Order: sequence, then C-alpha cells, then structure tokens
Amino acid sequence: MECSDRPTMRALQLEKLKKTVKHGYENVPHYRQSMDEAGVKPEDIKTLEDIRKLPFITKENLAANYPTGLFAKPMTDIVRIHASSGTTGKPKIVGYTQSDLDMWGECVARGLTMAGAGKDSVVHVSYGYGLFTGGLGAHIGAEAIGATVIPMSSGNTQKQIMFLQDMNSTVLCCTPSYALTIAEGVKKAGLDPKALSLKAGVFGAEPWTQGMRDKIEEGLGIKAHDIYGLSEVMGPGVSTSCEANNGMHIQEDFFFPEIIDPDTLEVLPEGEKGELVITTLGKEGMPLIRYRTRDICYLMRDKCSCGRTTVRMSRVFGRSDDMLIIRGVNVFPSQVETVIAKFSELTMNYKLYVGRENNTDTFALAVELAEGLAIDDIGFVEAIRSKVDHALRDMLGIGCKVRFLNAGTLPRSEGKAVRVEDTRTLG
Ligand code: DLL
Repeated sequence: MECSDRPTMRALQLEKLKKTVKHGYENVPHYRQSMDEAGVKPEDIKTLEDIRKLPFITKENLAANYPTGLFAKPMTDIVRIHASSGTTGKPKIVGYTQSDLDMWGECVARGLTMAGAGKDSVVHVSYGYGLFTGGLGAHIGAEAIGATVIPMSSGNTQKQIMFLQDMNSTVLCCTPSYALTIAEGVKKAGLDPKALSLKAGVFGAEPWTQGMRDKIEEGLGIKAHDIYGLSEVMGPGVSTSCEANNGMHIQEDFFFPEIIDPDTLEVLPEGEKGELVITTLGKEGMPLIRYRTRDICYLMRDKCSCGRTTVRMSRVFGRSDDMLIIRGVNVFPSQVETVIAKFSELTMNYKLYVGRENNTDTFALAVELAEGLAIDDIGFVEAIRSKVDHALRDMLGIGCKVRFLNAGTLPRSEGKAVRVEDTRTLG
C-alpha cells in the first residue's frame, strides 16, 4: 500500500470512506445529527471530493460526547481504552476494537520500518505507558514486526541508559525532549554515544525543530525520525518520516488528510500551510470524520526518494490553538526554538513566560547556557544576550526578555515538555 499507484489508492480510500460515513451515520447519534443538519446522507458520498460536503468534528464535540458518546461499537467489542487531556478538564476517551488495534500495529510497524527497524531490532520504548498512546502504540508496532521490545516507559534516565547499554538497544522511541535528556545523561556519564548500539530514534508527540533533530542525532549518534499521531485518531503512527527526512508519509489507506484554512474552514490547495483535518478510514470503535486536529502543517505529493508514493505532511509548525498572541503578534514556541538551536552557547532546555503588566503583554525566555559557561561571566553574557535578542526580534517581530540560567537548572522533561507558562488567563 505504501508504494501503490494513485488510482488504486484513491479507489481504496473512496470505498473505505463510504463505509466509514455509513458506519458513523448509523451508529453515532452525533454524526447522524450533524449530517442531517448539513443536509447530507451517506449515499451522497460518490467521489473523494464529496467529503467536503460533510461537517467537521472538533475537540469540543468530543468533550460534549464525553465519555463514550462517539463510540460506534458496543462496549463488548471495545478491547482497549486510551485517553488524552481535554480542554475542559475532562479527558478525551478513545475506544479500540481488536481490528483497530491491528490497524494501529500495522501503522506503527510501517513507521518503525522507515527507521530501519526489523525483526533483529531491540526497540527501547521510553514513551509513557498507560492512558497516553505513546508507550503502548510504539509497543504494538514493534511487536508487529517481531522486534524485541523493552517497555521502559519514561523517567529514571540513569536506568534508561543502563538498559540502552546492556541490552544493546538499536531503536529508541520517546519524545524529542526526552531524547535530549537521555543524550545529556549519556554525556554526563562520560559515555561515547558511538559505544551504544543505537542506530535510530522514532520521536514525536510534541513539535520539534530541525535544530533539535541535529542536537539529538549528534548527542546519541543516531538518525532521528519524526512520528506523528494523536489519541483521538489512533495514537502514534498516523505518519512517520522515512530515511529521506523530507516530511512524514501518511498511512493513506487508513487516514484521509485535508488541509483547511482555520478561519474560513475552506480546503486549501495542496502544498499550502493550514490546519490538518483527518478522516479515519476503516476504524471501527471511534471513527472520526473530518476531525480538526488544530495542527498546522502542509502536504507534499512530489516523489520521495524512498520509493513510497504516499502523501507526506511537513513537520508540525505548532497548533492553531496553542499559538500565542503576544502584543497582537502570533508567536509559535517552535520559532523561539529555531533561534535557540542556532547558538552553540545555549542548550535546548528553555521555557517561555507570558504575562501581563500595566495592560501590556510581557514575554520572557529562560534558557540554559551550555555546559562550562557561567551566568556570572558578565562580559560574555551581555555579548550573547545582544545576539540572542536580535535573532529573536528578527524571527518573531517582537522583543523578548531573555534570562540565562546555568546548565542543568530547568526541570528535565520525561514526556511532553511544558514549554510555555502563560499566566494571562489566570487572572
Ligand atoms: O502525542 C500521540 C503520539 C505519541 C504521537 C507518540 C507520536 C509519538 P496526544 O497526546 O493526543 O497523542 O497528542 C497529540 O501532539 O495533535 C500534535 O499537536 C502533537 N504531536 C504529536 N506528534 C507530533 C509530532 C500523541 N511528531 C498532539 N510533531 C498532536 C509535532 C506532534 N507535534
């Protein structure tokens, strides 16, 4: 399927889309109601383009149907539950049938294979296990290819490094921020990353930049791959980057992607940046029809040197809803990260603080200096401050107050890094 020609793929997608829409309409009150309101029936889906007649589903709809209102199968057919945090304080609950789990395993297996993993690999999974889909998602894919899986979960970095060494792990799966924490631990332990057996990493669950990828690849002596997914839709493995490292191949026989303008909700021409909308093809437990992911990216259909013909999505630039608006300017944390990565004097451990004083937004960055550099070296700190200030202003179009910290001061991430503290909404 990953190398199929376009007509074959489109024919399969249409067949699965028709089934999904019918399944949703017949079994989920929300879909029946929203489609009735939009005046569209499952029989109206005759071409793939007809998907545009269907209403979107949003995370607010998920919250309104908490906990299991969107399940399209009875609980007796649901064999697994996962959840992720929702905006309203209640989690988003997702249910999987056995067939959904098999499909998930297939998707992650394809992603791990893109990273060179196979039956001989030792896959060290440091995503959290539990309701979060990272741990069990990477796990199910590694099992599907017959690799040896080490279900480490996250945390206890020293123990992680011991297992990486002693079990000759070849593939590491975790968040990019935790990969950096592990790389830092390897360095601190005085180990040469080349002495580890690690060859590749499959990192995702949070936005990251090329600069961060370079640091991880160098720090662990591996090739880093990007894996994307979200709990509502399945978990990791919706798309993964291949050896060409030029976008993530979407598993198109299981997911139909569209890019929309988040303001007008119009579908954008292919190649334009906007919000990713996903329709699941074949998922039984909780089918999602035109789910607004809020993730900002673009699609690429030009030929990939790896030979796969599936459409690729760019890295995720941020979310249309976690975008910060500071003094009227849209700011993505990833833009700040790109600036930080350009300075060898800085580490990728940083935190952004947004607040309000005298009716004006305040914006500050705390970032750690590289090992061996000290914040009390005033001359050095002032020189670097001026360079970082300029680079941030150039990138963001607004000023940002920079505070330097000694290496090792900020709390280390073991899962998704919390990069922003925005106190404006609290008062
Ligand atoms: O983070 C699933 C996952 C686990 C993906 C492990 C990859 C690896 P949620 O907790 O529901 O699910 O969060 C989903 O995380 O909408 C994106 O905003 C972000 N995200 C996930 N993967 C990437 C990535 C998992 N590779 C949300 N790059 C998504 C950037 C990502 N952002």
